[in-house]
Amino acid sequence: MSRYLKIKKYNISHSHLINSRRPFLNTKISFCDVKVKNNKDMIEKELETFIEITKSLLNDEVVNPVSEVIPADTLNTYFDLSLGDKGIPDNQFNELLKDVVLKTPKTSSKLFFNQLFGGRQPKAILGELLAVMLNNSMYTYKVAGPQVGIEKEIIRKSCELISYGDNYGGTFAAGGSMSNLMALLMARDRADRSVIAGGVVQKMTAYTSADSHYSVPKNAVFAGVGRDQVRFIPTDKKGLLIVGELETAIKKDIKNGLKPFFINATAGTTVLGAFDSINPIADLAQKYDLWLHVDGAYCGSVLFSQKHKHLIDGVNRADSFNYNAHKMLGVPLSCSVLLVKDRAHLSDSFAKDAAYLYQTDEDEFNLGKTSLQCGRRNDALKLWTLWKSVGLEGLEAIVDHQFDLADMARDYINANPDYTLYSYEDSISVCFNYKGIDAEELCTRLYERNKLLVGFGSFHGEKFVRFVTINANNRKQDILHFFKQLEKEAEMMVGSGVLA
Ligand code: ABU
Repeated sequence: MSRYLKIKKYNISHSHLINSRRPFLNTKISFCDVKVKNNKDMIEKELETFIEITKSLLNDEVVNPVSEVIPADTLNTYFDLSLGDKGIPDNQFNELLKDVVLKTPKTSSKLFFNQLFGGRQPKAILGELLAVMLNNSMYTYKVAGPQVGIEKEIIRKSCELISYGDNYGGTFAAGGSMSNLMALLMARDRADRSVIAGGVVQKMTAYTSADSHYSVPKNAVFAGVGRDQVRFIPTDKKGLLIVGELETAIKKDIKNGLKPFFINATAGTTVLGAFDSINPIADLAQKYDLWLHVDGAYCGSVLFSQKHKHLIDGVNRADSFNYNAHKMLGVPLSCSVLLVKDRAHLSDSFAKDAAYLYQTDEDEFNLGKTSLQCGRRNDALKLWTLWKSVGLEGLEAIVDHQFDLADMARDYINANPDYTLYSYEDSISVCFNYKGIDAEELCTRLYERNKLLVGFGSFHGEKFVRFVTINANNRKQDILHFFKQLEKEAEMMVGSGVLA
């Protein structure tokens, strides 16, 4: 196709192109120039497609809050997901895309309780969409500009809320597991500076509760510490790490010539949503000179609530702390904030010069010097747009509402003798069984029959339904609706004799 035809197709006059390129008179106009000029129109068109599909999704969520389950082995019979040498026309493409979107599990609907996130905060979505359009990488001020200021302000204000003092620092990681990894690496390097150049030589030991997140042993492998050097400390009946057992384990390792270096406390355990008592753990960290990290990925956002902040009392004594705004705050995935009491540890473990990258500005503004990744997406803007628009009071209301919903759920359970409750107050995980029905069978049936999505968990040998009230868009009637749906299915199981 000639250049002339291409230009005509995109409705741009030849003379316009020539005029717009006057300063570069000797440069030839290529097909590329035309495409680049037209990119703006193309983006605008796709944004219209985006709005159209999004509206369909929002409408569909109301009438079909649970997408039809597609058995994994039949996926290819539902859609043509194959990639070929040739593209497909836009009308077919849009139809296919909409179909895939509408059949994808609806994690923001009122009937999604399966994981530790849910709902949507509109102002956070606005920030996320703009971050996509801006497409900055957060490593340097040169390419991220004001977005660096936005990330730094979130870190500053979060650290202020947990009284971290003047040397505070922080970063955003790709998720809670990565925040925990960064904490573990800083702890390792603090305990033995020679590791940075020479690698791990001496056997080092880490401590975490038996009910903490699985990323702790997983990260121990990446850190060169090794999974077998993680001590899983038993928990009490409420799921809290037993501090006496922790000290016994530390002493035993010291006696055996090992080098304890890291304690992980949890603010919101994955199953029960329990909060370890930070102060007595911090006493031990201080006594044995160990790094204390508080993994608040699930419920660390209580830092925004006057009413519930007491659950992380003592967090100011921890060397590091993280919270996932994509969990309690309803910010789109992922948004994990890692805070450190002394920012020097971040640069000690993560700073590395790269002449081709760091060419302007101070290290303080070149955030790649304190992050795990090199290229790093902008996860800060979506939290900032939410926080800026609703203020601290708004974030507090989001957090408090989830605890109110959990109280309602527990009241419902406690008032009904067919239920057994396994979790405790001060938690947004409500764990229960109904009429002694196997939780796995019940949750799987609810999923396979497109009724609702909820998961099961276990603690101290008991298996149960784990219902999380993390979707702050839900109201009391949504919680009651959950129980009614579950009871209806459970009664059908009892009636049809499908129970094992
Ligand atoms: N860190 C994500 C935990 C997932 C879950 O238990 O639902």
